[in-house]
Amino acid sequence: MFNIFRKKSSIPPDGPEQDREFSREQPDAENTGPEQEESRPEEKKEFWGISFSGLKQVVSKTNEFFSENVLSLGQEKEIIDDDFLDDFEEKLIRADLGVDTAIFIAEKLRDSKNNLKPSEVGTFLKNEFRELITGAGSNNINLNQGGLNTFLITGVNGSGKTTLIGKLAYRFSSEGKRVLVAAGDTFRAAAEDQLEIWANRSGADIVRRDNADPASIVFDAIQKAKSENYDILLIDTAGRLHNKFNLMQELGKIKKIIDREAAETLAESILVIDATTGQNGLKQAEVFKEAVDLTCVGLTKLDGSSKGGIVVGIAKELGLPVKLIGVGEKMEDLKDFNSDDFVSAMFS
Ligand SMILES: Nc1nc2c(ncn2[C@@H]2O[C@H](COP(=O)(O)OP(=O)(O)O)[C@@H](O)[C@H]2O)c(=O)[nH]1
Ligand SMILES: [Mg+2]
Repeated sequence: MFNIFRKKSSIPPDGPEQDREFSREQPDAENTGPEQEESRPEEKKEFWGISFSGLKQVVSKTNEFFSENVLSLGQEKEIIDDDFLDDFEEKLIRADLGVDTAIFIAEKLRDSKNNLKPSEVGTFLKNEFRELITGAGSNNINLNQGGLNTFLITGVNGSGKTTLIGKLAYRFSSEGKRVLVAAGDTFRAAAEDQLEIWANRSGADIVRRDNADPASIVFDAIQKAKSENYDILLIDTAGRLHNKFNLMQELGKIKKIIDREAAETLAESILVIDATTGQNGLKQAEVFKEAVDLTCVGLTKLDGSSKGGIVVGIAKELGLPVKLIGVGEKMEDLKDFNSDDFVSAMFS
């Protein structure tokens, strides 16, 4: 009887304590569960990193595409001749590297074809990809430890901006930082509601004024973030307006406000690209490049995409490093990008 009582009484203190821990680590408690446990890689080094086996899983379709369509050439042919080079170039274009990038790499292979066997093309590609990706700059998110860090998020409609902001808010909140989000997409119906849901889940605060001028919302958010000592300000923007001119104008106004009011706090200007759009994503980037100064790319929906080769095109054609990858729709499905691991996972 006494033992039973002791056993029973030892449960409650642990229970709520665990729940508290859990909800602090995982603000989106409702969305967590066995399903998330499964998707979480076992040997990862840190929460926002991704294990090699996890990354391999994410890029498995890209990996499959390369081995079936590009690397297979090495097995089919005896020598690297003009036919081989034509096929090689065409397959790289089909792999969504971006046309210029595909041509550039094929030309490099042409230059070194006398020293290479077809079976060595995989190693050649791996080295080229690594060189191009690292050439675009560091893959680490820029963060100033003391003071405000502003992140401007742009990209076409549906690319995953709001989701990326929600995941970033969760990430920074769980690191103990105070996070404010600005609902700068007033064009799309319910965009502000969607952002508010993400903010609530992650414990971030929001500045929203539906139907107001996005630049004035950004202005208010900057003032609030500064006067109330927030660590992080995440600015959401519209990805589509009535026409390209309007979109450029709106983004230009937001950029002006940031330049005037918070230039020194701008940590990253992130272009969000949907990995499933492949080369179209590169074309869409031009508008945003013109309208705001971009510092890096957040590549979303990499899970399930066979177009992961776009990372190379982003580096070569946009000159931007990928710093974050979206690997699913849940809060923790935003990972740091590591170029070495990524290229290895694409080819192993
Ligand atoms: N599978 C997957 N879906 C994503 C990812 N990021 C965003 N999405 C989904 O893409 C859709 C559009 O995202 P949203 O953030 O609203 O795009 P926005 O219009 O740019 O703000 C939503 O259904 C998201 O759940 C990702 O990394 N993986
Ligand atoms: Mg949105």
